Amino acid sequence: MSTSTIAAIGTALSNSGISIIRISGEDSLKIINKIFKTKATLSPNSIVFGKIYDKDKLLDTVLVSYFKAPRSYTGEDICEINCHGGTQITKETLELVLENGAVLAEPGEFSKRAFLNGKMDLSQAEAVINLINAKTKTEARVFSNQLDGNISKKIKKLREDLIYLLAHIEVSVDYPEYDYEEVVPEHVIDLLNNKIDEITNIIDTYEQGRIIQNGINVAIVGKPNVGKSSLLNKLANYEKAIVTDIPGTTRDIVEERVNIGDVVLNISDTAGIRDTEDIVEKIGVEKSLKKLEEVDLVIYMFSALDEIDEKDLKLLSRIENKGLKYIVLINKMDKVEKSIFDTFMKQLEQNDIKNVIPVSVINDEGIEKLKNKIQEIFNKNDLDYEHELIVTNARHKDLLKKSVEFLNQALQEIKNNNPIDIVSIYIKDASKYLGEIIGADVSVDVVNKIFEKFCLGK
Ligand SMILES: Nc1nc2c(ncn2[C@@H]2O[C@H](COP(=O)(O)OP(=O)(O)OP(=O)(O)O)[C@@H](O)[C@H]2O)c(=O)[nH]1
Ligand SMILES: [Mg+2]
Repeated sequence: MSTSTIAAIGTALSNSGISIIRISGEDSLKIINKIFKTKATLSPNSIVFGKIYDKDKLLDTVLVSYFKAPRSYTGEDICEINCHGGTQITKETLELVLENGAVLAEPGEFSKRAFLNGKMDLSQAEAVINLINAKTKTEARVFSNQLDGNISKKIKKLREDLIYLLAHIEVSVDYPEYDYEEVVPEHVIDLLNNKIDEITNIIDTYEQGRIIQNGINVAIVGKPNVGKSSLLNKLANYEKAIVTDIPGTTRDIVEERVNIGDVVLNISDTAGIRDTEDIVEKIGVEKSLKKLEEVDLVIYMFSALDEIDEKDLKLLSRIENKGLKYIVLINKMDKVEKSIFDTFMKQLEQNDIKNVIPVSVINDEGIEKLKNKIQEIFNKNDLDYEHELIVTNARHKDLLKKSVEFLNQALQEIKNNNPIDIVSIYIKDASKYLGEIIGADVSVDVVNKIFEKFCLGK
């Protein structure tokens, strides 16, 4: 297959120590030889010092490395020019490479070629872009493990087990006259149950994975004037939202991304919930109620100067009954005796409401407790990010779910005593969906969509 030789700047285009211009394809070395002069020999897997010339005009003194196909990132011949990291000189060097026969790479084209040439599978390629975009330590660890192939290995093993079972079934269907070990339905049922459990356990890590990658969506809700916007500002460390002592200050949802430890919170500060005739405020209140249902965590805030009423209890019970995660804060404790908190506690306990914390946002009291509580709630399942397989990608999760559906169908067929070759059709489908995770039998459209999200030069 003849493909063009591509080139792009592999580093960020800003003033820095060095910039790297990457060239991949069968003409890489030919292009380098036209523009690079060195006293050394540029042999495979080496890096040599020399000068880049545009005809007889000197552009820069550089280092050039050469990786010979197939032992390179893309599996093709690759040359990389390490030039000085100024934006002008970097652009000029790239232009020169393009004038001498390379075409500008599409975003993600180097990694796409690596996938198409079998240097990495699709789940590893997807990990590359996520590793580049990782913003927390946990995220980075999860994606370096995925890049190292922890998803690939698990999926390959699951597929092998299913393919072994299929082979076993097919032999006994096609050659019943031979004395092969007969397919025992109980054995197939056990194996299928086993695989369904294994895949379901992997799917269950997705919730944690989504939180690692996108953060925890949090809504601060409560009556007007209890201190919701003050809390947002405290957590964000700057005056993001307007705070006044006028009830009904916040009308629309105010959003802010905040890091606590290694956890990212996407906080929505909402309009105080109350009955109102004001049209704008009314829309705000409706938005607050809607937000409450969409988030991973609700912070329900009271002011210790107010009292709990039926409406609060009704909303809190709804949150509790729906199984939503929540924390209740009793704010403005600086204004009241401690016994007031006990009164709140008693009333909330009577209604089965848990996770209640006394705070004073103004005096910075109880805020550490709140942060610890959030971490405690979301680290409950104690996943070992450094080593365990965690699904972060919705595409992977959907394919895992599909494969479980088909394995369940297979299980049903065998339990209904239907012919074993029908069972095997469902197992084949399950195996096909697992394969798509690592890029086996995947369509060109899917591949293109995945690599479109990459940055230029990767
Ligand atoms: N004494 C005391 N006052 C506080 C505390 N937290 C906030 N306040 C004050 O309470 C008033 C309302 O604060 P906001 O943060 O605007 O309250 P809110 O819940 O966002 O109000 P709405 O946007 O109207 O729903 C302001 O005057 C704050 O300074 C606190 O811990 N103690
Ligand atoms: Mg507010």
